[in-house]
Amino acid sequence: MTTLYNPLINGFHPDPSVVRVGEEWFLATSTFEYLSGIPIHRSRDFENWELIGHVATRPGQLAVEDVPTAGGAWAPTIRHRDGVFHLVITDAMGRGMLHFTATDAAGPWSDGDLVRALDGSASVNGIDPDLAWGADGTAYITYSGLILEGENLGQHLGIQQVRVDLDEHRALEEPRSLWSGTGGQFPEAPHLYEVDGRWYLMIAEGGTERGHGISIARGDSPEGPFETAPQNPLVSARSTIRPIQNTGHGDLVVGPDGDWLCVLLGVRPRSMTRAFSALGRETFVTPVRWEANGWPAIDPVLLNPRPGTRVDIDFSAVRELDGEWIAVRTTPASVADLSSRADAIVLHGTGRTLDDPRPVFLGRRQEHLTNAVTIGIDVAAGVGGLAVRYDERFHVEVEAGDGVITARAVIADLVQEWTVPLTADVLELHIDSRPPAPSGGFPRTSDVFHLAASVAGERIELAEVDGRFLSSETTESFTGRVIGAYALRGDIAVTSWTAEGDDE
Ligand code: 6LW
Repeated sequence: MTTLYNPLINGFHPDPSVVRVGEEWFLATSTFEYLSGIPIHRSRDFENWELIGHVATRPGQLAVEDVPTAGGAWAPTIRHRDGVFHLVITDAMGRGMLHFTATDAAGPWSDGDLVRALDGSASVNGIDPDLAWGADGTAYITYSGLILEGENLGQHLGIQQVRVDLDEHRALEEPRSLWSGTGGQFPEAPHLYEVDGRWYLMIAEGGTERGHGISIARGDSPEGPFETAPQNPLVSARSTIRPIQNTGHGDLVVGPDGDWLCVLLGVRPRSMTRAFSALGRETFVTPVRWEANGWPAIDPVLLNPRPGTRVDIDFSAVRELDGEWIAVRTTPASVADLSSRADAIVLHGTGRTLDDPRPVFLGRRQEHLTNAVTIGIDVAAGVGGLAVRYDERFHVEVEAGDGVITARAVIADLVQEWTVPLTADVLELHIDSRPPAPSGGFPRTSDVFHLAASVAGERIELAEVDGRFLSSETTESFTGRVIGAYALRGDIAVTSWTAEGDDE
């Protein structure tokens, strides 16, 4: 029996899509303004998942250099046909709707072709593309008709579909409207499946917050008409006390035991009213049962966290970046200088701060609700530090250089700093996320940041900051927490990285 861990993939990994190829499963998620973009995780048992590569590793595949915050890689669909992996996605506020291919899911992936509308002028105007092939080989892109460009920006046309020529990358018809759910806001994340001769159209609706859910309809053709299931929504945690909320945006697949599974996004909100999700949207999984009436039933998503993890990186021994490192609107390789020093990664400051859309920042997702990150840093030649980032308006950091250690919280337009004198160039910086002390018997926030530094082995506690300010609800962000080293001015050298956490 497969153990279904939940989260299936911890930390900022929303909008999962999964495909089975033989005895392997490949899963893709959204990355917005970060690169490398669109991670591909592989599993051979559905329990252990390994990051094997990314779709977007090169400049130009996504237009993330210039996307506004919240833009970039939104909601992939990954599929496999005749030995080729296909991935369709929206580069929101960037290039538009894109189609990537690869023969090896680890990469390299193609440059990404724009899926043009029938008149060829621009890409199909919508988000969350799905790719499916009819029995006669016709390729269909089914998508959410949220208009992201032009004078009708923000308008929602429901679930739409076009037949496409995947060689020419062009729609073969004007968009047709399909079934758009049961009336919840933002019908989106459509996926089409042929099961026992019937076509199922599964979608998310209700918005990606607490109202989120999954609904389904079926018909005899991939073009519909579709009849709604009697028991919609199939999944929603709304108005429940379940620890995993916002469940929706799912994809179906046959798992290792031959049973169907649904991978989907969710959050783990904490606090008295379960209001704040520190890590953002993560990937979860839940069993699917096909009922005698030919409709699927999807189980509620149950919490089953993996054991805690510890990551130790000594940059005098490790001379390359593993795939977990990400950067903002640029590649990690362009941020990290591995050649200037044999014992460290050097980050070259540009004067741009973390308030800038293009900070000199190299980070990894925060994967655990209770978490402690320590970096070894040498600031003899510059100013920089360790930060938790949601975006340029919401970040918390410990910084060293120019004779001072500064803890700082930037919460929208509010900034607070705590400083102590810096007495050494080589030190450790720490950011811990810990559960809050209960107040009146209830936790009053998601978690608390403890910002600290250690000089000559002596730990200096600088500040505690309420974690709710860096939650997906406060930041209204599609991403999640990313923790990393950054340089402001001059050169800073990062000698080690330790991250330890669990989800008890
Ligand atoms: C995704 C869409 C959504 O494309 O958020 O709110 C977008 N819903 O399904 C980004 O994850």
